[in-house]
Parts: sequence; C-alpha cells; structure tokens
Amino acid sequence: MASKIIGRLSMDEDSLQADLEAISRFPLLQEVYPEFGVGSWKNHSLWNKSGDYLDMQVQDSTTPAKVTALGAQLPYVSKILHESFDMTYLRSVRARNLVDGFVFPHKDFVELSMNKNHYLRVFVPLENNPCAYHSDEHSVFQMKKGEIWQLDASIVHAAANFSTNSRVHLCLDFQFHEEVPPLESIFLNQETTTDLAKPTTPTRAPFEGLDNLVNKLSKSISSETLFDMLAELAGIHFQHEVGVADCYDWLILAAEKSGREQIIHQCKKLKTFMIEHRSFNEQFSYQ
Ligand code: YCP
Ligand code: CO
Repeated sequence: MASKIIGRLSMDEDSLQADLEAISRFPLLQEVYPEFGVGSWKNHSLWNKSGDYLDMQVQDSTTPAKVTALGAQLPYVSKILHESFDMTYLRSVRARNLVDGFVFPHKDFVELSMNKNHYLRVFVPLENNPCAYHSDEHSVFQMKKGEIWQLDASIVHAAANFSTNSRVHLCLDFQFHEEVPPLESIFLNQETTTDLAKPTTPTRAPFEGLDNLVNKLSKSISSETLFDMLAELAGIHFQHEVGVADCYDWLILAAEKSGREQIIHQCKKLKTFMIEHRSFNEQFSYQ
C-alpha cells in the first residue's frame, strides 16, 4: 500500500517551538542503525517499551508505551499525542531529525515476530523543510507540518534531506494483537480525518546515463567504496524517475561487471538485508 495522508493537526507555534528547542538540546547518542543511512540521522526515543531513552531498537511490544526522560521534556508533543491519538496500541514515539543525508531504501518490520499487517507507522512532521523528501515504491513525497501520514514501512521506502537545515518529525509505531484496524480507530476525534491536504509530490526528471554510471562504478567497486557508492546512488530516485530500490541492482550490476566474486556476493547480501529479510539484531558490515 502507498503511504498517504490520514489526518490533520493544527499546532500552536509558540508551544511547538519550545519543544523543538528542547529537542535540539537532546544529547547526541550513538545511532543504533548506522548502516541504514548517511549524514546526520538523529533518533530520540520519547516513548518506548521500557521507558529508557537509551533503548532505541525497534522491537515487538504488546504493552502501552512508557514516556522516557526525553519525552518528559516535551509538554506540547505530549499534549498533541494525548489529545489526538488513542494511545492504547502505541508502542513507541521517536523524534527523528535527518539532516544533510539519506535514509537508504529499506523495509522495516522484517526482523520482528509478527506479520507486517500488525504494525502501523504514523509520521507527524513538526517542521517544514522544502529540501526534505520521503519515498516509497509508489512515489516521492514531502510531508508538511499539519499533516499526519501513514508511512507504509513494510514496503521499500527511503528519506532525504538535501539541506543542512533541521527536519524534525515524530515517528509513532503502533502494534496490534489483531491486524491493523480501520485507521479512524487511532484518532480520538474523528474531525482529525476530515478535510485532508493533498500530498506534495515533486516532479522528477528522466534518468539518463545508467550504463555510464554502472561502468564507472565497476572500475572502483570494493568493500572499501561500497558505503560511499550507496550514499551516492540512494539519492538519485528522489529527483529522477527510477525505482526506490534500483540502487541495489545498479551496485550488483557494477560488481558483476568488475568480475570479482566477493563484491558481487556482498552487494547481493546488501540488497537482501535492506529490502528482503534480516534477523533481529543483525547488522550489515560494508567493510
Ligand atoms: C526504524 N528500522 O524502523 C529502523 C530504521 C532500519 C531498521 C532502520 O526506525
Ligand atoms: Co524505515
């Protein structure tokens, strides 16, 4: 299913700014998923299973999320959540700020125990950034303040911020015992689901020069260059008409052209890890 706008939210600017300032002062923590992105991608855990903000892993949970010491510093975010959402099945809330970088194309939930139909991911953008994008297998789109999005993280998706300006979004994860119910059930007030905005979808240019690109990559592809190559290729689909996951096939093609078995194998493993399956706690090593 394509990601879509599922609700709207009007926010009080002054209160929001106070929380955004608090977020900007949060401690710099070590990213638990470093292989999934390039640039600055901060993930602060505001509500989670244990209530400990150092617990940053995406994990199964069947109990209501507990506020962390970071979430407790955000009175306005807390107010928005409590007033707008039924928090019974809410399992985690993170503040995510992607700056000057990409979240590489990947699928989520593949390492968790339940079928993907039990998980629901919702985004609440807290800042507008005209240089920031999301994408999935169907389109490229920009989330705007005031919109509430369902991001289908069970299909391949990615994110970008081509600027050095902040882009803070809230990421809400719900998990249901049964399959995800009709979406209205996560909202306390049904007005939230009316008069929805039209999504902002940038136009993309045709992509030319794939053969040249693959040729060029094949000359220097190795485990030392793989991360940088992915970082270069992962952003192309935001501006050009190619698929969100094509970059993995381009790397495989380049590796095959190089004729070296080890890098061919590593590129195939990278694609599997990102968009097919991986186990809980599994990490990918580029080197
Ligand atoms: C998440 N899951 O859902 C992470 C992102 C891949 C694993 C990176 O936030
Ligand atoms: Co994701």
